[in-house]
Amino acid sequence: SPAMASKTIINPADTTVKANSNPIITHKYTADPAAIVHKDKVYLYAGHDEAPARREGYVMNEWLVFSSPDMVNWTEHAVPLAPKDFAWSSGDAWASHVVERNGKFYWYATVTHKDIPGKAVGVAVSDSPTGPFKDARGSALITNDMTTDVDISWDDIDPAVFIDDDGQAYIFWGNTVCHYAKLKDNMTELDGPIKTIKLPNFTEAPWVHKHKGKYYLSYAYQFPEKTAYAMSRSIEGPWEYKGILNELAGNSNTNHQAIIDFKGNSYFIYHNGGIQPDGGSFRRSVCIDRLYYNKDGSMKRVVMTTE
Ligand code: FUB
Repeated sequence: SPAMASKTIINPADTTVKANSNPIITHKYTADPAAIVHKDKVYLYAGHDEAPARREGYVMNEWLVFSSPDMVNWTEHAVPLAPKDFAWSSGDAWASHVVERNGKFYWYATVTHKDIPGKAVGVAVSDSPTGPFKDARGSALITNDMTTDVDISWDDIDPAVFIDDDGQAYIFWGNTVCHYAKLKDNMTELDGPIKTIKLPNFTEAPWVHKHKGKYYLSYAYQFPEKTAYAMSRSIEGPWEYKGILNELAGNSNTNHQAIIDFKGNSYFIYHNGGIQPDGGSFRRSVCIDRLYYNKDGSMKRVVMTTE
């Protein structure tokens, strides 16, 4: 059957795993979630944490994609993208983000550049949310030498793309300093200058979304990382800091959030190091909890649930 074309998870008799509790994926370590809604399904993208137990340091050689019609039953699809699909990269499947535009799916992904020292952001494209994805440029979209305000090799990471109601696309990214730039309609070239947003204790992992006419920029705050957010009336700011959205999530020094609306509910998707006995900062697991807004548009602090 067509459903069997997808790779089986956990129970070989099914193509799906049921997840009524966190973490939602337990047969693999998954980190840095991004998600989109397409044709009544959620597509969840994550990096695959493959570091051996008790070993410090990221081992991330591919990204994964899961889909769900109901946020409970998750189907894992064949590996859609890996750093080796970017010929100019030497590896490291760090945080990424997928967006849909005009029937195509664009995947913005952090990897290590093999010639320009440091991390870089590439973009891959597919006709399907589950891939396969192909390098859309043949070169990096963002490289470590394009911003010089932070002297670390991983300051140009963690892309998040937002398409406003007027069709203009923006890419946000960064570690220590949050940057953004317009994207051209082709989604594969920056358009205009790279700008900076001042946010208290910005570490990394920006995510921009719009809800009832207001703009939200959430991000990883301090280190170890909580999630904080700011709000604005315009995508160009000014951004007003609104405080902590999610506290430290158990057993992981990083966090990385995605925020979506699906079938009438809002969801906060993140990771923790919650799988025992070996989960931790380099063996993380994607979790999902409900997100609620206050009447004034601010977001209520997330209540993290585990089994
Ligand atoms: O997973 C590798 C890096 O750790 C990501 O790019 C950051 O957001 C942090 O989660």
